[in-house]
Amino acid sequence: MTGSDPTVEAIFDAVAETAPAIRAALPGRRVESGTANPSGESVMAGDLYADELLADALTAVDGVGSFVSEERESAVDAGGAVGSGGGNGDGDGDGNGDDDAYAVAIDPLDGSSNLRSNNAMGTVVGVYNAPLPATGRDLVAAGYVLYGPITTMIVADESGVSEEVIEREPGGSDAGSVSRSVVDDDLTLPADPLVYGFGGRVPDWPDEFTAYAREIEDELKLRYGGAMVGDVNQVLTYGGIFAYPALVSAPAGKLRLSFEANPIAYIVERAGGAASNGDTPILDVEPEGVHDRVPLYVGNEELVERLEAALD
Ligand code: FBP
Ligand code: AFP
Repeated sequence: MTGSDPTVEAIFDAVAETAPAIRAALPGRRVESGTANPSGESVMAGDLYADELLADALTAVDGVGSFVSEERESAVDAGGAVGSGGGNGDGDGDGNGDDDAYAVAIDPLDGSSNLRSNNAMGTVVGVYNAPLPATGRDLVAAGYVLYGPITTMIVADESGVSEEVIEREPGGSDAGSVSRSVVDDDLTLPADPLVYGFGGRVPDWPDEFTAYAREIEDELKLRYGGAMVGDVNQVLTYGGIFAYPALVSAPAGKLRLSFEANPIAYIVERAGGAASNGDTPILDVEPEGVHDRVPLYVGNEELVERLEAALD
């Protein structure tokens, strides 16, 4: 489910249609590929495969002007001018803004280090109405696929947040045989938070964050799986807070603003929650480059506000 924008709908159709193929390809791709991404991290064979499949599927969507990936140095030009109008990228030059296309930013396999231990991971998608780097306020939609026991897809746009189950039709083998079934068309954060999950090593946490974490440990239950999409899905389901904080050794944290933090912040804000880098809403953070990192604190508003006060 999304609102009325046909380009956004086609983008999430394309993401859903790749999901069963990505999932089916993972058993043979649990090893490192031997290459590093622009952030200097080792890339798994599964990351590369998912990136290629998503690049092919998304650059073929009418209205996608560029494809940008955590695993690629630069954007792939998909043929439309990315700008402020949004629309069909038809290039008819009629001056009404509908020549403008979207930039789609992807983390092809978020949490892919979980491949070795066979735990949850997913694909994160941001649909920007501006060339990257852009702020999260330029997002018109965002979502993620979660490869758990069930393949689900969260989709958020201005109309709200939904959860879908993605399945290949029995006997089907091509992209056209994939179904999207909405199981929740109004996903909102529960008012009474239950869970938390914080990344990084405790000795590497700044003292102010450690003090906040000690309070939260007394109030909520730890649920941490090592893949942001899985851990954020726990927060969306039960309420709570997820953080990959600023570290003493890495003040900008680990997660990438364009590919991870902005799409997740957009989703959680639309679900009634909040997301911060410690003092500023994530969606307002001005990027310097496409591969910028940012600390991410995301969940129920009251917990994020307390975190900001603790870090002040
Ligand atoms: P990748 O996109 O390279 O998988 O990195 C992101 C991530 O896996 C997040 O999903 C997760 O929250 C975090 O890194 C886990 O990091 P760590 O292994 O340091 O706990
Ligand atoms: P189930 O067998 O009822 O699923 O419980 C086992 C388990 O889910 C286990 O896999 C987890 O480590 C643990 O429970 C989580 O427990 P909390 O719900 O208390 O976090």
